[in-house]
Amino acid sequence: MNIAKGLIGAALLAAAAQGAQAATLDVVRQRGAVACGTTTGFAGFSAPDAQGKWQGLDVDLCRAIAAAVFGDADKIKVVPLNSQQRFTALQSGEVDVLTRNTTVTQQRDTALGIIHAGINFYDGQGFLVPKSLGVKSAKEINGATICLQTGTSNENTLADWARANHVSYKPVVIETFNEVVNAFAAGRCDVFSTDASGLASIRISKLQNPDDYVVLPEIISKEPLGPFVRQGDDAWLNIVRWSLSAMIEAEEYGVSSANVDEQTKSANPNIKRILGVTPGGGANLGLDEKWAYNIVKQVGNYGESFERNVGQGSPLKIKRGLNAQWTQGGLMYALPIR
Ligand SMILES: N[C@@H](CCC(=O)N[C@@H](CS)C(=O)NCC(=O)O)C(=O)O
Repeated sequence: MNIAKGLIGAALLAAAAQGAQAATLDVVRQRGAVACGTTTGFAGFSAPDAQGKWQGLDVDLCRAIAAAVFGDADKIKVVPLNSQQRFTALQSGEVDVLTRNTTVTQQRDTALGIIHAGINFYDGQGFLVPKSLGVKSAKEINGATICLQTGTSNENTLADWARANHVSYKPVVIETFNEVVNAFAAGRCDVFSTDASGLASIRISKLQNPDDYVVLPEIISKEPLGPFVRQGDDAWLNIVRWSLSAMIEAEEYGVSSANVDEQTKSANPNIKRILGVTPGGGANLGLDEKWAYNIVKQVGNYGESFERNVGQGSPLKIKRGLNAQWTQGGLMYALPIR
C-alpha cells in the first residue's frame, strides 16, 4: 500500500471510529469502483448478459456515476439484492447507491435514513395473467390468488386498491424473485402484480410462452422509480442526482454518444456547459470538468439507454410514454446544468 492510500485508509478508519460517516465519494475513490445495489436479475433494468456483464437501464445509471467519478464507466461493482435486502444494504454501506426499480415514497425518503436522488423511470403497478384465465380487466380478478414479492411497495398498494374497489384476493408473498416467478409460471397463483415494467420484463424473459400471458390494462398506482443514497451526504447525493440529470439533459439537447465529440464545438451555451467546454459544473461536484461528457460518450444519453435496454432496441419494447422528454409530452425534465 502506498503512503497516500494508507493515509486515506487511516482517515476513513478514524472517521468510522468517531461514529462519523466517511464521505461516500472518498470511499468510492478508495475502492476504485461505485458499488451499486441492483436486482438479482431483471431483464432490461439490471441483469447479467450471456457473458456475465450486467446490463440494463439501471446498470447504465450506475455506469454513468462511474463515468462521472472515474472517467471510466466500467468501474462499477454490482451488488445483486432482492427487494427485501436492498434498504439494509444501502444503510449499512454495503452499496453506495441503489440503482434498482425502487419506488420513491414519503416513508422511504424519511424513515429509513435514505433519500432519493431523482427518477429514472415513471411506472405504475399492474397485473399479469395467463390468457387462459379469460380475464380482460382487473375488476374481474375477484377471488384470485395474487403473487407478490416480499419487501415491495406492491403489497400495500394492492391491498389499498382491492379495498377501495371491493375486490377480494389471496396474496401469495414470496421472498426471492425467481421463486415468485416460478410460482406464477407453475400456476400456484392466478395473477402476478408488480410495476408494469416488471411485468413486461417477466413476461418476455421469464415465461416460456410470453404470448400465453397478458398485462391487464389497469394501472393502479404511481410508481416513480429512482436511485437512492444514504441521508447526510449531500455531495454524493448531488453526484448521483446530476449524473442522472446529465443523461436526460443531453437527450434534450440532442447530444448523444455518437455526436458528443462534434457537439463539443457547439455554440449553444447549454451544451458547452454540459460538456465542460465552459468549465464550472465539474468543479461544483468535486469532479473532472468532463464528468458529463464521459457519461454521454461512454454510456449515452437517457433516450439511447432507454431504447437500447427497455425500448424499441430491446425485447421489452416499452414505449416512452411518461418517460418521454417534457418537450415530447413526457415527464423527463432535466434540471439545468448551469
Ligand atoms: N417498485 C416496487 C417494486 C420493486 C421490486 O422490488 N420488484 C420486484 C418484483 S418484479 C423485483 O424487482 N424483484 C427483483 C429481485 O428481487 O431481484 C418497490 O420499490 O417496492
